[in-house]
Amino acid sequence: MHRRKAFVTGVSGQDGAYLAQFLLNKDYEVHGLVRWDSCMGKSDELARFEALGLDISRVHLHFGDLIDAQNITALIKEIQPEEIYNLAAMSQVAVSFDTPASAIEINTKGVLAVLEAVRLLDMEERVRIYQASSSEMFGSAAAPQNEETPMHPCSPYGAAKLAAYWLVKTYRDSYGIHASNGILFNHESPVRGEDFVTRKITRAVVEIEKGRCELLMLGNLDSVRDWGHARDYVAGMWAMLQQNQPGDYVLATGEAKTVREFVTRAFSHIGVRIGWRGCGIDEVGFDKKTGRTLVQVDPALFRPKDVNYLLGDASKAKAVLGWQPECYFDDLISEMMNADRQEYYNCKQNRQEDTAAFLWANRA
Ligand code: GDR
Repeated sequence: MHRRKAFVTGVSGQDGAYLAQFLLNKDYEVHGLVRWDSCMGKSDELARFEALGLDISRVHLHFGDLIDAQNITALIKEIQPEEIYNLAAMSQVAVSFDTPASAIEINTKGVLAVLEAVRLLDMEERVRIYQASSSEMFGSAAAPQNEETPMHPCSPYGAAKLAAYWLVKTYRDSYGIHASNGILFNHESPVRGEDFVTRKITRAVVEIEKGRCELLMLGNLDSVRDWGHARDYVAGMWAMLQQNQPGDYVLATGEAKTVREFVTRAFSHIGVRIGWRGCGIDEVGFDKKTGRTLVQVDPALFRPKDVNYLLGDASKAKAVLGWQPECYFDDLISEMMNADRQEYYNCKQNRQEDTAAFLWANRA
């Protein structure tokens, strides 16, 4: 029986790992693009597969780079996928202010390489493309945001993603390519990178609980985001490519929460009730029982310009794709906190085993 083939760029990232798992469960042959440095040394990003219980040997890995158009064309020609999921990106919004040219290079020209490859290989009729667009494209637009909301990005990242979004629409309209934009609001999980605020918080709360860290330092506490679970969102990506017609879809939970609320909830998971006092850069979060300061603001963590209020309206995805999230704010934080506590425990076990091995090796 013919197994459908999917090619996933950025397969070593959070969404890539969840999507690979999702597609393998549907018996796809999954091919993934990885940069050579994604699986080297200690920061082995492919560890995400392991964390999700995914056997890495089931994914066909191809070393390459999205910004190398010839490389991408050659890979698509070799793999002959029916579905392409373009998830590879420079995904840290804050970093894009320091490296704006890289943001354009990867986040805009990357999807162009995929679209052009499909066109030049005459694969327009045979392949469907998913583009990882982002709620950051809405920027300062009034909430709630949906597919009809005018976009006003506030960062090089957002601008680069918006250009990519328009390239997808242009190739769809000009060449009839089945290419869809998933306009995804923030989506998190236990395998989220620690450079994003949610995982930074859950990790720090566990470290504070275990006495290995004194303070959690954050930037903009007032920022409002619509946080869902990556596991739910990859199902939405797939659903977009199963439609007869391509389209653009917002995926979101419809719940707006501040960074401050995320912190409060994460601490409550370990039984600490957080109070807040002061404002702006002088605001602190403290343990209501002991009075101890646990959270402070570091002005260095503010962005030159931030997107202050993102709240998605995913009615179209619900109506057309039948998609809706299963995991919301409280459950998301509980899952991330439980996983970080477990990981801390596992590391501690490893440390103890290392010590035991050291003592054994050096016994008198
Ligand atoms: P975001 O995610 O920029 O929304 O983009 P991030 O978690 O980095 O920031 C969310 C909000 O939290 C504020 N914040 C901090 N952020 C970080 N990273 N570190 C801090 O210490 C901190 N303190 C406060 C930020 O200012 C911001 O307002 C994510 C990425 O996954 C994108 O790639 C994706 O496109 C969008 O979500 C949807």
